[in-house]
Amino acid sequence: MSVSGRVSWPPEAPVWTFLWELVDGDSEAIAFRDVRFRGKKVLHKASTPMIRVRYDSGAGPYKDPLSIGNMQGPVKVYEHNQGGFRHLTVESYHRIGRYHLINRWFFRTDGHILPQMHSAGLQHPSTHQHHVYWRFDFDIEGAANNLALAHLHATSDWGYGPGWLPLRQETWQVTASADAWSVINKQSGAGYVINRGPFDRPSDAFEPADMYVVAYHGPEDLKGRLGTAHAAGIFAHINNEDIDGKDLVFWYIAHLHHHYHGPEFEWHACGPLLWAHRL
Ligand SMILES: [Cu+2]
Repeated sequence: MSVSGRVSWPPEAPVWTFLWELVDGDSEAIAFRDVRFRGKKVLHKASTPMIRVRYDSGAGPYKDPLSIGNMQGPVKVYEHNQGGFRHLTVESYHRIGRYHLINRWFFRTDGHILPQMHSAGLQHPSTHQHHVYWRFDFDIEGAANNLALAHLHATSDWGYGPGWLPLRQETWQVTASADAWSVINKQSGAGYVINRGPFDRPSDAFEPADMYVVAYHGPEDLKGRLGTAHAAGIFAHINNEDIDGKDLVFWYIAHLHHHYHGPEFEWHACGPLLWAHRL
């Protein structure tokens, strides 16, 4: 089973065009395909293939897939205004055990993309950490000639502005070493700057990475088959392959620390900020 829709928005003068779909079997939550901003390709696909949860009590860990099977109601696509900007929102609402999850994506008229995972409810009365994995298969102005960069706490200039270090090989990083990342087209310099979201906490031993960047290989797109409750399995795709000027995939991981302080129903949000740059 699958649900899908084609978006061209705003209708009177479209800046965003893409296909969204949610496909059962190895579900990767809502997947956005062939995403174009002002006619320029920016993403081949963006999706959320995995959420892993670790409980301090020792229950679990769990791997929570977002699928049509646990979705409540249809995928909603609607416009709203916030902070003086028009957004197109695409979201789905899921129930897993006692958990409530909202997978919500904002597409702003100026090119910003804000994916957010909201969760509420308690599966076990215990402090726990959610790790949410977003997979961004960037194709900035096409698959070729893309480059990932990390913004280091440094003033050195490697040719892309102070502190911006080109990542020439597959790698993973934590926020302690870089406070932002970027994926650009090498020729035009256009692309996205990726910042950690305001609620995204530090990584831990259960998921040490804040990001991974790997070369694109079709067979490595495992969708919901990726990883287990115990390990994300993305390290297996990192083997020092050259990614300078290649087709690459950027993984962003949000760590949501949920402190148990008695029965409650509070919504918690996490997710990165993707800022359009020269697009
Ligand atoms: Cu929680």
